[in-house]
Amino acid sequence: MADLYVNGEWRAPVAGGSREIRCPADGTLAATVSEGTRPDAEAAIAAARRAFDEGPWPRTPERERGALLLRTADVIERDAEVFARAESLDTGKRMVESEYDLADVVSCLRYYGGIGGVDAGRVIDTGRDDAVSRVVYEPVGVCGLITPWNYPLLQASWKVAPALLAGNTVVLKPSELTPSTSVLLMRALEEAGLPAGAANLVLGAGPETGAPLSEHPDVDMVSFTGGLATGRRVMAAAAATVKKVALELGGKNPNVVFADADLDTAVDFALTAVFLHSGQVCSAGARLIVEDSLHDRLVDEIVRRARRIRLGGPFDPDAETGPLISAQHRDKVEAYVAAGVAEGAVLRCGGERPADPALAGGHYYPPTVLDECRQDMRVVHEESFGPVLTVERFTDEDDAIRIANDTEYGLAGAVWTQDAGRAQRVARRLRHGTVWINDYHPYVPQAEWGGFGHSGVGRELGPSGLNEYREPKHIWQNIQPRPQRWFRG
Ligand code: TXE
Repeated sequence: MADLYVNGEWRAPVAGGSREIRCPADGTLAATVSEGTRPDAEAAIAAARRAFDEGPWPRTPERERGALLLRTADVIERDAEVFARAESLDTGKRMVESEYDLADVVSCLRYYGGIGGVDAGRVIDTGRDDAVSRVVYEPVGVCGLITPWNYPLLQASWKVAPALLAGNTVVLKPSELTPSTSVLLMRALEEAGLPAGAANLVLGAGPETGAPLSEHPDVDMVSFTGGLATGRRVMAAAAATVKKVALELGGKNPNVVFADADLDTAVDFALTAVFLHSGQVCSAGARLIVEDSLHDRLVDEIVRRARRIRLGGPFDPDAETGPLISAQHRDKVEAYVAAGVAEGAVLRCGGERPADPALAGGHYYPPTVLDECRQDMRVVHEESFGPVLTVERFTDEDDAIRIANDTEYGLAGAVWTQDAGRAQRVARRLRHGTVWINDYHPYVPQAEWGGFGHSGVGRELGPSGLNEYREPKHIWQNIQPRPQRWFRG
């Protein structure tokens, strides 16, 4: 087993460990991969450090770095089927969803590849004829990139592409639950011609192989996507060596529906908002906030349709959504639902593991709707990260905004109304990093992604995503140096 990629070589872990990856849909063996430990992470950091300090990558023109990302996108597109299969086996998600993710991975690489060399900084008018001055961008240095299990390759591409374009060297640490496509990504970068040490891969548990990326003095920046508790730990560890930190820590996202919204469309999108990938989406619309007068009709219809959503594995053509990532995660989701009911929520559908014997081998949990919820319930304000919709009512615009913003998170949200003025007013007042009007979930790599509040620090995607990985540097040159005689001496 030699899946660690360090200094341009495929290596076995120092301690020789391995890990079996089991498909969450049925428990079959998806892959057996290397299980690294701290010394492996340290070796990867050392390789990245050397490649940054001595290697060609930081000094390669940005346009060429971009061209390498474009070639990598071509390799991934060529092998899309292999990538999609590996992603589906690790995550349990349907093949069609993995294929959509792959298309998004390719567009992310092409977006950053395409802007390589476009922004050469800026020239400043010094107002003098004896000096010139400009601001250029420098890479931050060695970047530790830690990714989660819900969109393994997509999250990796959001970090790897801008980090490499900016001239950094990186160590990628994917979730131990879903490592396969990160291994394939390294192979694609290798095939595209990335110099040794510019991108390194360690696999293993978070405290063993992730923690060194936030602690080690040779790492200049850590970019993390995952849960709030781990994010706080990463940020605290990074403080000791004053690393740059970028965090995306999920959300508890409001989906606000006014009574004048088109009912059919609002129902349809409310289902996708929360039940896509069984709710394991950082921007999932898990809080339905509905105008009182529409409540009954909207919720009845959502419940009717939610009951019909068919669960199944990656290769089941009739499946509409898949399992949760692990038994442990399903226990957590179940506990949130139980807590909601104990606190007074009305269970309208779901809430019990499916009885179908065909699903018994997987970590399935059905689409669940909890009605008559209040903001003080745990299931309303904490991220369950499962297929669980909570419903709250509002009376007017101010009330809707108050409820929607009453969260420590602030990643995304939506507003549904046919009143164009109200749509814009509400969108401006929602304290969330992305707001959809009469839509849910679409994003483009050109626009920033990230959150207000505890949803994170910094942005991914878009030009700001690139800026996370580079430092502006002001270069001033006196072009007529001569004695200044400030002091007569
Ligand atoms: O995530 P962790 P978990 C949320 C969701 C979920 C919860 C916990 O609510 O139920 O997080 O999920 C690595 N130092 N999200 O436990 O621990 C770990 O190996 C450095 C939201 O799976 O955050 C993995 O690579 N790294 C989220 C990554 O951190 C450490 C997506 C994420 O794992 C580490 C996923 C440590 N001490 C879950 N400990 C989103 N924002 O979309 C673990 N890791």
